[in-house]
Amino acid sequence: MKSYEVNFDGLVGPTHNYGGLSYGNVASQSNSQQSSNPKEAALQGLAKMKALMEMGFQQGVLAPQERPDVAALRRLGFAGSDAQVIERAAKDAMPLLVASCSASSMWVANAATVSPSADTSDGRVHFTAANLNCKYHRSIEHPTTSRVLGAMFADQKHFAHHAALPAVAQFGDEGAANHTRFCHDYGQAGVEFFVFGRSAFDTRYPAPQKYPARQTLEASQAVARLHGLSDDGVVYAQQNPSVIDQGVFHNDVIAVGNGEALFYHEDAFLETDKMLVELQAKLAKRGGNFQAICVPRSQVTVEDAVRSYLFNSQLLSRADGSMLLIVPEECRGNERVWQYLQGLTSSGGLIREVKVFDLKQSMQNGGGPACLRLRVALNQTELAAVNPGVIMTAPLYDTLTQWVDKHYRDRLSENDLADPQLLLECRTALDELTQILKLGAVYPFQIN
Ligand code: SUG
Repeated sequence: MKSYEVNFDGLVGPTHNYGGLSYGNVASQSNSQQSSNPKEAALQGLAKMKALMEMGFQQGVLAPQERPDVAALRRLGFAGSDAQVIERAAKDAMPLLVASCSASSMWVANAATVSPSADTSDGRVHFTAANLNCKYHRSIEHPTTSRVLGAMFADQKHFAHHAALPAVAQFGDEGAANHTRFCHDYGQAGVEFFVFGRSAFDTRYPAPQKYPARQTLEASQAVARLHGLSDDGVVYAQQNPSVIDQGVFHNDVIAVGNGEALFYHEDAFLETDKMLVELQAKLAKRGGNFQAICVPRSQVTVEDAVRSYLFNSQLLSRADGSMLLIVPEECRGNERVWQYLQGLTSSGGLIREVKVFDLKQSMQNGGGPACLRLRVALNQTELAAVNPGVIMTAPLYDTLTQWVDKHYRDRLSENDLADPQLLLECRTALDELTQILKLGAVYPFQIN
């Protein structure tokens, strides 16, 4: 049976703004307080989805969340009508209002970890929503993420959903941003590669000195257990703490894998050679021929990687067996990175083509092409069981661009977040969106 990697891209929400909320994420911090353009952000994301669909890839869409998150503000003690809750938060605790307005759920690589049915003990596709416990503004995403994923992948015969891990730092889990799967074919058993930043309980593992390591080994191990993965189909590796301290807050800022290939920076991991040997051996047992494509620091520095998001690219398999790399415009703007990419595609290796996308609105918050998508490998039967409302088509693209044009503002600054009208605009837009995507009631304002 034919199998596919389906990319579900996060639709940017109407409150997209630069809140400076992510310590350790260089772009988020350096663009703090700038005004944003939510309409442009959403249209840039939709343009990428449309382009991939037109290239023949399976493409889906993942809905944004209700923001401002009034229910989250109520949990922090703000009371009264919804408008009063926002007004009081703006007056007494602006950082909390800003956090409750973040459109950060757009980076759906952090929504969940997904294991395809060929890898799991019960033969179903498993999802574990990420607790995103390291940052308050992201830690409030997972309940709605779980409802949205449940509405997209509802058929329990094929799909199993796990609640986010316990919401404590020891189980910090950032989802698929620290998870990659290698396989010979999407439908065959593969090797799931979990990358962690630190261990919560084992002091033998080093930790970064400056910025937080968001993902723990214990969280990755718990996800592997929940999904019923076998030991010979899993490899754990530690991210180099020194790159975390240089702004690599997720592994997908310094490495990307697909099929049998891992494209990574020389400084990305600790004990790289041991890790490569294990990946090669485990993939070989599953019929795969592992290929490591290492980018040397002499050609691209970690700083270049963080600025350009070279590794936050989408590595896609083409029909002829070669691969295509989807990179952000910032890669073209960096001379060394662009030169490296020219050499890579002309060398006759696996990666033959690079396509560039303008995702500046998201990039300014540290989210590139790979952050914006959640990969779900599905066989034909499973794909047919997905809620058809979320699969991208030309008519859906048209409907969604019209919906964005109708509901989104083209400028948003911190002061605008206190406008109670913004909440009404968002709820009106999202109510309509749940009908467009046929999701049913998934938002707190629709349920309570
Ligand atoms: O968690 N930025 C996100 C970016 C996530 C990128 N995802 C992956 N690498 N997979 C984060 O740091 C910034 C929000 C703000 O500052 O307004 C933010 O949340």
